[in-house]
Order: sequence, then structure tokens, then C-alpha cells
Amino acid sequence: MKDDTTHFALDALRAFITDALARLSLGEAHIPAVADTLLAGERDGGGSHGLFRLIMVARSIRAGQVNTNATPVARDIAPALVRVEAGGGFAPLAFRTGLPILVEKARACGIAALAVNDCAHFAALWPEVEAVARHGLVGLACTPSHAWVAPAGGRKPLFGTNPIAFGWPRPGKDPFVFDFATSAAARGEIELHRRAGKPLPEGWGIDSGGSPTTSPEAVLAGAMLPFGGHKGSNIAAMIELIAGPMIGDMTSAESLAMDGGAATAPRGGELILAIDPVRFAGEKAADRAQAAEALFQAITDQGARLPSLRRYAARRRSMTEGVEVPSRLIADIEALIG
Ligand code: NDP
Ligand code: PYC
Repeated sequence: MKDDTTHFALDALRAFITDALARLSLGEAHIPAVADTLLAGERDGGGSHGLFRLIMVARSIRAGQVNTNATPVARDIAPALVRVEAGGGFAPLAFRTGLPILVEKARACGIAALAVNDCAHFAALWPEVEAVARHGLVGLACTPSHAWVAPAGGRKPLFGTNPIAFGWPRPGKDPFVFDFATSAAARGEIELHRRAGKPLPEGWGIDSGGSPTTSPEAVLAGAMLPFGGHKGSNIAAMIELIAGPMIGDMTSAESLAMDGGAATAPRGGELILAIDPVRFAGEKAADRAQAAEALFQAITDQGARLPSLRRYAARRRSMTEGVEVPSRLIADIEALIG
């Protein structure tokens, strides 16, 4: 143990998370799915969506805002459309339930969609698009969250932090993946700055009077801002629509109203698309996959960063060396779970 961190081998961290979830009385079927998701975040250096998210999971369970024993039910609603009714349970088990059906449908139709409805969503989306891409399919996922973000030109929270993630399969290589909030940063990042007593970068948020601020507390009480001004704002609006009303689910404002100040996981839907590049490109598929590789090479040749390479490197490191977790986070989790 260093001064302020605790070392865990990944197996030990998985055992810690599993034990915590069992003490929270999360249903047996959900424990591995939630534990794998939290562990994957920590393993890949995910910060805001690793072990830290166990706090949101715990709060959601303690507040009775999540159905701990929900059994996700898959409904085959069209040749290219599957719905998983999560029944108020956490999203990872619902995604696991829908993934094989989504893959089968995308292979059959060239493109398919999975709508997850009525789930509690605490997680990063990259594990989902990475899983889709590992089946040789292009993946796109998005979900609303809680209304914390002011639209560009506005001053009151309306949109969620609404992440969007993309995965591209690479022959013989780990998929190309990116995944980010449509706010300047995830709310989790702001919470981590608050915990560390650090100011925010400029442009992340405004206080409750609408003035720019770098204070995490003031932004948490005021409003977060979208990334890229009107561009991020409009993408956030699109996510509200296509992963909310379009799939028969809630907006971020409705989710926050349901939360009632309990700081629980956003409740609502998620949309995941899977696209088969071989069906689109046909006989050109192999050649075009090489064109994609040339694009990636051209990015890194400039010294620019290919998203996901950092994460895969962190994964390899964590698998051999384990991870360092802030000791205060462990203490806070223990105190919360009791
Ligand atoms: P970031 O702003 O840190 O962006 C992360 C993404 O950008 C990663 O794909 C990262 O790749 C890539 N990236 C970072 N720097 C560069 C660079 N210089 N060049 C190219 N790519 C780069 O993340 P956010 O704070 O916006 O979001 C963090 C997480 O929060 C996401 O996983 C998201 O899913 C999750 N989230 C979940 C919500 C929910 O409701 N469930 C709500 C909001 C966010 P790499 O991984 O390689 O570093
Ligand atoms: O960090 O914005 C966030 C977030 C919301 C739900 C899960 N993570």
C-alpha cells in the first residue's frame, strides 16, 4: 500500500466488488454483470466509471430506485429490431441478454438495433461497442442520463451528459473505440475533481446564476455545459430523442425527476446499433478494411492519438501489475455499504 492508494490484483478487486454487491443484496444474476463492468472500467484506467461508480450503484440500491432482482426480457419486435425490457434493473445484464440477438440480426439484415428499456444506467458505453466490434460489426451506442447540462445558449440544466460510443472492428487487432459524454466532461469527472479538491478546466460549467466557474461544487449545483458549443448541444438533443422518446423511453429531465435528489443512476433507455461492414461493402470489404487501417495509421503517423490505445495499454498493464485504487474511495465505499 502506497500513502494514499491501495493495491489490488484484478482478481482481488473483482472479489471486493462482488462482495460489496452481495452485501447490497443485488440479485445473483446481476452481480457478475455489474462487477465485470466496474472492474473493466478500473482495469482500463477509466477513472470516473471504474470502482468509483460503485458509489452510484450503492446509492441506487439503497434508495430503492433499482429493481435488484429484475429479469431482463428480450422481445423480437422486427427482423432488425430487438427490445430488452430491463424491468428497472441495471443495464449490464440487459445488454448481455440482448447482445447475441443483436449480432444475429445485424448479420441477417446488415444493420440492426437493440433498444434497452427501463434500465438504471451507471456505466461507460465502451464495453458495449467493444463487444459488438469483437463480433466483426460496427457498434454505436448512446443513452440519456439525468438533466445536468444546459443547452448551448441556455443556462438551465436540461440535457443529460448523454454519452455516445463507437466501435470499429479491426482484423487481427483490438477494435477502434471511442466513448465520451456530450457534456464537456462526464459528471463523474466533475465529482472526481470535487473529491480531489481540484478546480475544473474552464468551459465545463456555470454556476446557478449562469456565470462561468471552475468550482466543481458550483457546477454540480448549477449546470454543466455541452462540448463544442452548439455541436455537442445538438448531438445531446439527438441522443435525448433517439434513446428516449424514439424507443419509448424517458428523457433526462424525466429521469432526474424520478431520482428526486437521491443521486441515483439515471433511469431510462439505451440504443445500440450494430452494422455489418461486410454486408455493406460486399466484395470490397477486405480492401476497404485496409483503407480503414490506412486511416488509423495516418492518424498515429502525425503523432495524434488513436482513441482506445491508451485503454488497451492500461488493460495489459493492469492484468499483469494490478491497479492502484485511492484508499479514500475504498473507505467511502465501506462506509456507504456498512
Ligand atoms: P473523455 O472526455 O475523457 O473522452 C474519452 C474518449 O475520448 C475516450 O474514447 C478516449 O480514448 C478519447 N480521447 C481522449 N483523449 C483523446 C485524444 N487526445 N485523441 C483522441 N481521442 C481521445 O470522456 P468523458 O468524460 O466525456 O466520458 C467518460 C466516460 O463516462 C465514458 O466512458 C462515458 O460512456 C461515460 N458516461 C456515462 C454516462 C451514462 O449515463 N451512463 C453519462 C456520461 C458519461 P481512450 O479511452 O483511449 O483514452
Ligand atoms: O458521469 O455523467 C456521468 C454519468 C451519468 C451516469 C453515469 N455516469
